[in-house]
Amino acid sequence: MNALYDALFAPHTGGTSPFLETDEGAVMSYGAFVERAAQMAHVIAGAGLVPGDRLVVQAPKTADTIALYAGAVQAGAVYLPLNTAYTATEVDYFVGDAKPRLIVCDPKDKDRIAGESAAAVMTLGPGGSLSSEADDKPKTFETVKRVPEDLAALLYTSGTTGRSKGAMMSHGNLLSNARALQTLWQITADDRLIHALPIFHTHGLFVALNTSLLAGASVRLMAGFDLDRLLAELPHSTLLMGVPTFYTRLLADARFGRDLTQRMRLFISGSAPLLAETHTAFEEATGHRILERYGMTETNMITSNPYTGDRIAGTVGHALPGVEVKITNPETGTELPRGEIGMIEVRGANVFQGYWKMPEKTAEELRPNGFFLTGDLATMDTDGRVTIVGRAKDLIISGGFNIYPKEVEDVLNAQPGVLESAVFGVPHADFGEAVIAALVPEADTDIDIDQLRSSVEPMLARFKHPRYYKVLDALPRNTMGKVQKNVLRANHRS
Ligand code: MCA
Ligand code: AMP
Repeated sequence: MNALYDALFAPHTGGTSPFLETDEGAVMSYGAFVERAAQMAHVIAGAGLVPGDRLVVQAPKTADTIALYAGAVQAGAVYLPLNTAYTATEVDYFVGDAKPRLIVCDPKDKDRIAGESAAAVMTLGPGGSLSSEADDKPKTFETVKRVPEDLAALLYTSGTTGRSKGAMMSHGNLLSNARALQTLWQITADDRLIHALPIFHTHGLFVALNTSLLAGASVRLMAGFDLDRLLAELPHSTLLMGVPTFYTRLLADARFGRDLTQRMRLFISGSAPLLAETHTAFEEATGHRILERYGMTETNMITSNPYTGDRIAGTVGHALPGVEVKITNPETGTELPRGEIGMIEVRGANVFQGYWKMPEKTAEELRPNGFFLTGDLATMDTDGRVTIVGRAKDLIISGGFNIYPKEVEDVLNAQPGVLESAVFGVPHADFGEAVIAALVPEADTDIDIDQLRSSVEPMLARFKHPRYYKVLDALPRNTMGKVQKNVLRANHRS
């Protein structure tokens, strides 16, 4: 058996129905996809990967990259996708920590990465070698055995410590969640999903693709978010999964409305809070109530609004079937009465296996009884419906991408002339939140912001860059000496 392969890919062997439709108009059938995955599995095994070895992938969003994911599953490798926006400094950290046996990257990065790591390096994307190498391989591959407890993926998620942690996802974690979501959202082979999310995070890779694969749905694969293309595809599609920015951008476009969304069956939002006003405006414009769900990299999806039943604006719905959710006192861990604000804790087959090579971090966030501490604050009503009210963790979510202030602060604090810094989020119309940095200079020093920008920006992915810098004499602190980010947020909202 290979838990994930047997459920997601094997049933499509020889299938003639369309799976991936690209921007160029190419359509890859399910059967052709399974064959391409086998060719990728041959390349992976040929590079010397044995079950459990990590495969790092920083590659554009193409049908071949998705076939590489499927090939990794079939070959028993652990798939480790990276945001294409990550800089060399960031990629080097992941490679150093995960110690992959194979790295697939953009041709322009090959020499640098090969110089940093003992791993084999192959390239995907324009001018890359991996696709042509795969062309020569057989179209079937003897699937490597993997039980549900074996790892299928390692997804890095930043942390409050500033150091990214690899969340170990097993075959069983991914499969149980895909099954729960496909059933709940009633995804079938009649669906056509508009896929405009990146494929290096849980949302675009697992939530969108694994559910489509289980159902045999067709997927309109957009290389990136493109509003014009999205508008053009709506009349021919049934399903959209997006971050709230997708919905605010659609609503802001004069061409968007009821006539384009007649055939659409379901709009799903997640990864960041969807404002109740966006939910309401969307219903007014289209007659559709967006279905909001909530999840985390470490846990896959945790709660969802119902498919049939009330989708209530500002709430994230009920625990998924097979998933236990409770609201606890963050200090004591005791479960709180319904209606009180506390920490969301979650347990189930969806919850990860721990952080890669970080047993202490795992122990801090995963209780011995199996409950995972999300760091999200919420209430639960008497019917079990969850409403997120805030975060106990210092995190900014911009356009669905997470930015951990500590990581940016560490980079800023290391700059000459900077005594200390505080990074925080303020409301942003397009991205939900925008990154702001407050800097305190060392005594008798002036900080040259332009110079500072040019030194820090090459180290951090573009979406983590502070959009605005404010130089202060001192950071606001409480009596315990803790920086009051709420005060900074209130003072610098505009
Ligand atoms: C792009 N930029 C951003 C972001 N995206 N800056 C801040 N936050 C962002 N999210 C930068 C670009 O580099 C560019 O920089 C400028 O902003 C404008 O880019 P634009 O063309 O408007 O961006 P885009 O290409 O249209 O992308 C916006 C986006 C994208 C479509 C919202 O960020 C996106 O796909 N977000 C989805 C993220 C996601 O999948 N999250 C799921 C994580 P310059 O100034 O140089 O021009 S998984 C997760 O969270 C859990 C498990 C869950 O529950 O799902
Ligand atoms: P990540 O670390 O990228 O997996 O991001 C997970 C975090 O995104 C969660 O802990 C939440 O803070 C946030 N999140 C995901 N979905 C939602 C949602 N529907 N509403 C509010 N926050 C969300």
